[in-house]
Amino acid sequence: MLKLMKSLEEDYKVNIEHFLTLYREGETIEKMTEKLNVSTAYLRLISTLLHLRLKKKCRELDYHNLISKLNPESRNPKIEALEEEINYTLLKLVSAEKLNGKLGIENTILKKKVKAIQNDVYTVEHFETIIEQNAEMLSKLATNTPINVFPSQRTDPIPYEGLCAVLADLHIGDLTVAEETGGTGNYSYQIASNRLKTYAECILSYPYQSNTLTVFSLGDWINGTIHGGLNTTEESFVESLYKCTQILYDFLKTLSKVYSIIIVHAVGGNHGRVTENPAINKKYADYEYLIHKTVEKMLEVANVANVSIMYSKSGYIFETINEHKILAHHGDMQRSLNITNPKSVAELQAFCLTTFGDTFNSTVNGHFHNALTVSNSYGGMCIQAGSGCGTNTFSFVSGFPPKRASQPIFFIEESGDLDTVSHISIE
Ligand SMILES: [Mn+2]
Repeated sequence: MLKLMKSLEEDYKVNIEHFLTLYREGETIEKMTEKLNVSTAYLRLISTLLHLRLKKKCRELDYHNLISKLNPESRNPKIEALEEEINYTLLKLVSAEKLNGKLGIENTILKKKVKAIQNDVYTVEHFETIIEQNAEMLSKLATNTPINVFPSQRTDPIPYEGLCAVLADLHIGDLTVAEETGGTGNYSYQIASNRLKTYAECILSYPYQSNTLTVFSLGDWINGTIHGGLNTTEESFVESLYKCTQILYDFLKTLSKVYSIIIVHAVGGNHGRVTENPAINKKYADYEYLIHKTVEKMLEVANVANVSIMYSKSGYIFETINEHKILAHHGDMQRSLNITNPKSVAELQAFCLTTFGDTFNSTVNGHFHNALTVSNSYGGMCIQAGSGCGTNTFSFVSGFPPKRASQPIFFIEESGDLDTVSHISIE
């Protein structure tokens, strides 16, 4: 305490004796700041450091406590040393403010700066920097587990584009055991990996083929951290992220050997976000962005040049294939979306027109986990994907009817007609 008082005197030019006199006399804070020529904030800091409350009724007691602390007989060297360390740190922190006495204002600015830095940590650029810096490490992750490539049933000449696959609601990390779901659900990393291999095989053996494969990656790749930890996560969240990148990489790497071009249009789902609220300032704190960017880098280091991943930061994709216009999105950002209700689809069409300046023929979304295709009045289909997990503990305890894991495959003819949609069971 003595050292502190000395430091306040010498380094911070505060007349401690004068301060203590004014304090004990019950002088008002305003008068004290005036007479000592310090800011209110700084006066409060000095009082706090010396354990002196500024309320008038406390002053006599606190003053005597301070004096008795200064008495050599009552001093505890260990506590004093600790106190000094804390005080010294505090003083160092405010050393800039002592010059202008605007501690309060500076504090607000500092808080804003800290907040900005915190937000910055979650920005897309930050993710990108990390991925770029770890490219070498990522190359080691690129293992490429073999998948059986079925003999192609394609007949030449095949069209340039038209074949579309969907990856939606895989919920990697979700752990569901059969006995918890009455035998209707079963899911783990290994099962997810196997199902994606099955799906890749189904794409390769689909009766309608094109040189380009368009993949709509529609979110909820990861089970995530939302819903208050209600969902069971296998091993850890970080492990789940790692599995997501490996499964997506293996899927694309295998298919890249067969298709001339693979275009992946991706958006995030609600489970990839760090909170359940999509309208937050950290909306790009989306782990699904991280997954896709990581896989993009893994493919790059593995010299896979015919796959391009395009991640839409708006959460919506508007893509034209053989003149057929498609709006793709996760599905949770549209209020009460119901593709079986023409009014709901009309609302989505109005949204599409105002957002993209054009209307869709077909829509593709995930989120609801129910494999569904409804023809619409815009010359196409509204396709809702099934999930990769099927019935899980969450859907079972919530009373949702059991659902098998499935993913859609669809084909757009060169004429622009979308007539073929198959919800492929991948269980
Ligand atoms: Mn979802």
